Amino acid sequence: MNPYLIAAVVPVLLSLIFQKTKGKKKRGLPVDVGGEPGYALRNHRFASPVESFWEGVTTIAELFEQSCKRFPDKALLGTRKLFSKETEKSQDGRSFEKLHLGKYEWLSYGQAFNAVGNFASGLVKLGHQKGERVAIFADTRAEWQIALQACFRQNITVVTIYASLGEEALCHSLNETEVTTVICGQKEIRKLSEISRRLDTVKRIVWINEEGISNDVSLVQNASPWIVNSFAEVEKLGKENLLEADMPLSTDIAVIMYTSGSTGLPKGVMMSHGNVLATVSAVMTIVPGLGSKDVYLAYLPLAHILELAAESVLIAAGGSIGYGSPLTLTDTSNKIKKGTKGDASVLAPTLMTAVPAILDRVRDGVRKNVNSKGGIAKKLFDIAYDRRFSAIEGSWFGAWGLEKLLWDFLVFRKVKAILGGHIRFLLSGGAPLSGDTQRFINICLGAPIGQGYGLTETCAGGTFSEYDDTSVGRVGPPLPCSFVKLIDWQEGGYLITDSPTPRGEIVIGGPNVTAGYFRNEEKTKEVYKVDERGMRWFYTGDIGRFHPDGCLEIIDRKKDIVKLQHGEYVSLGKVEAALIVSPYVDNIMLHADPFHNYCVALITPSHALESWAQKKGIAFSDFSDLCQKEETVKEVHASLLKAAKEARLEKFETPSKIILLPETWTPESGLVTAALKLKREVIRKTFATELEKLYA
Ligand SMILES: *[C@@H]1O[C@H](CO)[C@@H](O)[C@H](O)[C@H]1NC(C)=O
Ligand SMILES: *[C@@H]1O[C@H](CO)[C@@H](O)[C@H](O)[C@H]1NC(C)=O
Ligand SMILES: CC(=O)N[C@H]1CO[C@H](CO)[C@@H](O)[C@@H]1O
Repeated sequence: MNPYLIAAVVPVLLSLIFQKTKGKKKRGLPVDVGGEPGYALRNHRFASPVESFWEGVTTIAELFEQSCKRFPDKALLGTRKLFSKETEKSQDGRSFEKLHLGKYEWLSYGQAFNAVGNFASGLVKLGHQKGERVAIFADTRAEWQIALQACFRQNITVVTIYASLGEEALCHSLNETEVTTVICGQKEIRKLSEISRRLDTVKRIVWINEEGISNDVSLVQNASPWIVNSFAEVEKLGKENLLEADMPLSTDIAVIMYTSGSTGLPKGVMMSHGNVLATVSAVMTIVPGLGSKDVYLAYLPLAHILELAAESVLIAAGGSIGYGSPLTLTDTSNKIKKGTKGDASVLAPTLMTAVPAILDRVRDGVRKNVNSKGGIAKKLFDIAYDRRFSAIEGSWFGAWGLEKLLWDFLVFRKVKAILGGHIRFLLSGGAPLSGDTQRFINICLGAPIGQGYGLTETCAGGTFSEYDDTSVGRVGPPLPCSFVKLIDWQEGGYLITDSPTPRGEIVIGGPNVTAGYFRNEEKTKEVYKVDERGMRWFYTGDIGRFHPDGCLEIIDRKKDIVKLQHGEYVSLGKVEAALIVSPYVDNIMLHADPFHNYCVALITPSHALESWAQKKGIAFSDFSDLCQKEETVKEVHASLLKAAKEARLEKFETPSKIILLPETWTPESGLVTAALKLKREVIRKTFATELEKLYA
């Protein structure tokens, strides 16, 4: 037989077989559960929820000890050496801090175990009493993890607070939990000393020694009512006065995590060791080949359950964690000194977590770069992209085998290098990732993106997409530790009897579901329920639908649905997700209320508008000036209408009027949460006059 014929026919046959099995795999299976009637699924591989992956391990403290004994010489915590800190002036005279950072310096599991034991003993020696709580209020870094594990070994509950949280929220969470010891970074000390009079219960501050900062500490040391010690001092004190560990039980509360709610004061979610362990165990079963060869780049806030769970998983697997920050992530990041390397290039991680907003930025950066190069480079990129796209879609007319290697070498290698070149799995969570971005990153990095869905209240448990699932826009089947149930939401018109797929409010049950909100019985009762079989369920307020293969898709949010004057319902989140695909939109908040029969939108435009204006020959002095021009608003509005049409939105769902706001919304400005979700109430208040104008 003609070898060429075989070469041509075999791939086609293979792909036909591949197509046949693709999409047929059942990843979630129906399960009989108690509680409110609904449609419930479980993970296809586990009949009952997983509680611990390891024989005899029931707490995070035991899990840490187990890994330290198994991998004593393996690198665990890595921190970059700081060479220098410089201030650079930009053309418009603003100054920026730039860092020159060196290689990673590592603590092995054995060394980390000693540091944890020392610090734990030091805390107790300092006077921290049994039953009192410790708060950690600092950026993500190695000492954060050491302090956390130290507290666990002494059965101390840790209160976590976002470093970017406002003053009110900070006071509230420290006071409510009666924290006596606060572990913080040097820049957080000043924030604390400003509110010291309102912190009745705080007695001790432990500050984390940072290179290159020195000023504020002595100031606080003299002026505050607290006992102030450095991290290194506490470690030393502990080393000289070593104590036995006082290990917690699985049901003891490990962490009280304050979540920045979209309204009002933050609520403290109480997580037991068992809760966290269930999530960690479940994720262990999902990332393929997770092990001691893995290197993880840590830069998201550890006060967020996504990061806390991810680092716990890495420790459980014996991997290495290198610490970085969002502002030093890549070679072109804001704080990286020109000509020096970003965290990803130096670390070359194999695993990373990311929130969608960061992946959107990577995508836009790559697109912009490719477009600005133009010519052959752009053509090559487009061809490579299309070929890979077809391959992932399961078409035999796509780039496989040698051709894939060729395109990887010619085109994608450079994109991969942005994140260090070795990424094999990306985990995205915190908010829904757009299908477009997921596909783009997936193709360019050649690595699967696992999308998870979970909440602080379920200890990040919920669903997680499997590595061989190449579809987009879905968040996967239930995690092995969770049951996921849909229940009718009559008012919103989502029913489990809907065709072609059941739809409804998402309710999550299992050992991962947390005990509730700290000292907030009323709110706890509202959203947590225990069924007649003793299983806890959390009512998420999110609306989802199950695909036939058992994967969940988030389609709406109960709270974000507004009834217009004439009675039509507008789902703000759904419309925003449809309109944000416009190339001119960086962020968008749709506003609708029962007093009008149309909606309006506040938009922070992307800087793509500048190139559009230049092309059109429109003169403008700066971005803010450009945003005010009538032609600009028209152009952006037209692009929204186009996106609305493509998403088949109704006319009443499409904003009739828009306003462009030149400043980006960041967690620091308080307009979005640390996970970059819109804080609708705050945005509405901040831009009240703009909204009034839109309705004038
Ligand atoms: C751990 O601490 C909590 C709170 O102080 C306490 O209720 C619990 O009994 C302790 N656990 C053990 C095993 O001592
Ligand atoms: C601190 O919390 C206590 C209850 O734990 C409350 O009575 C008090 O008013 C709170 N103080 C502040 C400043 O919030
Ligand atoms: C704390 C908690 O919610 N525990 C529950 C975990 O799930 C099991 C069933 O798998 C229940 O029996 C526990 O009560």
